[in-house]
Amino acid sequence: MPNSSNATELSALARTPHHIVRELEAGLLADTAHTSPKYFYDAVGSVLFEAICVLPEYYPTRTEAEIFSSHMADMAQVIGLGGSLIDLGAGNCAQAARLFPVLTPDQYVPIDISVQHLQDAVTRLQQRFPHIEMTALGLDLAHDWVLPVEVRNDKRLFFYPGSSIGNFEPRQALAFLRHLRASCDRQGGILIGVDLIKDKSLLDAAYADSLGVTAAFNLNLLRHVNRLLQSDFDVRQWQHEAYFNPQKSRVEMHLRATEDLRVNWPGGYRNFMQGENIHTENSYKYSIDSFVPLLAEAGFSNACHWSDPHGWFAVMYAKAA
Ligand code: AVI
Repeated sequence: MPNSSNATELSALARTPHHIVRELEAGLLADTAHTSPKYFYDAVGSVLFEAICVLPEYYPTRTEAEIFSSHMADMAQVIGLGGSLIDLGAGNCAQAARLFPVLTPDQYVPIDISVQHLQDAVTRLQQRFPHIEMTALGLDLAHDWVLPVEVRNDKRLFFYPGSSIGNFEPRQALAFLRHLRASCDRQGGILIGVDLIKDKSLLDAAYADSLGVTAAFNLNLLRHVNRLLQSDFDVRQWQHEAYFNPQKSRVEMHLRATEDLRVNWPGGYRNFMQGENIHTENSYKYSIDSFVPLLAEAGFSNACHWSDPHGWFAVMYAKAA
């Protein structure tokens, strides 16, 4: 018979879907402990990520925005007007909204894991752009997903900004792009932000900023995991670590145990030795020459790109034809 505090723990755990509990346990018990980057984004993590995006060291967001501002008219010429703009991982929809006046989509389909967060943004946006049909969808893009019939089939443009493609392993990135290709006809296309390989010192600083916001973002994952798994991670026993790994062309984020410790959760535990890591994120960096073949392998063609004067970031467009 569980005592009352055990019963509370177990009922809280029962609210976490089974597959999430299993995935977290498997990752924490692996030889090299790891967690999926999706666990960064609880309420606090989402706010911290918004703060990261305006940090001076984190160049991707503002560089991508500059590319859109400088080349929007050219992009519209290549992409064409109208159709359905499908915003993958839309967040507050701000990025896509800047495309509306130029691309004039007939339909806007923002997708995010949290449909509630989306609904508020869409309600505000619908007032500004009443002539665009808007359909918000709550989907986890990391799992199998299909677009419902409400999404118009003619001229689907998948919009995937922010270099989120970099958080997939290359094999998964290819599978994801293939899935997009299979979800549109020959009129469709993809408009995607890709972070490019650059000087290690710039990459290291972007993921280990001087204010420690990225450190807080990384450490906050432990609190989120505690809620999902009823585990007892103590954030004070862990340290943020991030660096560019040039062999693998990716920035790696880890949490490093600062002392020998044990983490417990209902039905399991793991001992960590001082210096042992949990691998929390990879952020792959591409070159134009490595990303174009990936698009081609996925079934997209006629790729073109726009970049910033430093060549730090690229916005790429490719047709489904
Ligand atoms: C969401 N994603 C593209 C970010 C990135 O740069 O990989 C997440 C991030 N992690 C640390 N800082 C930002």
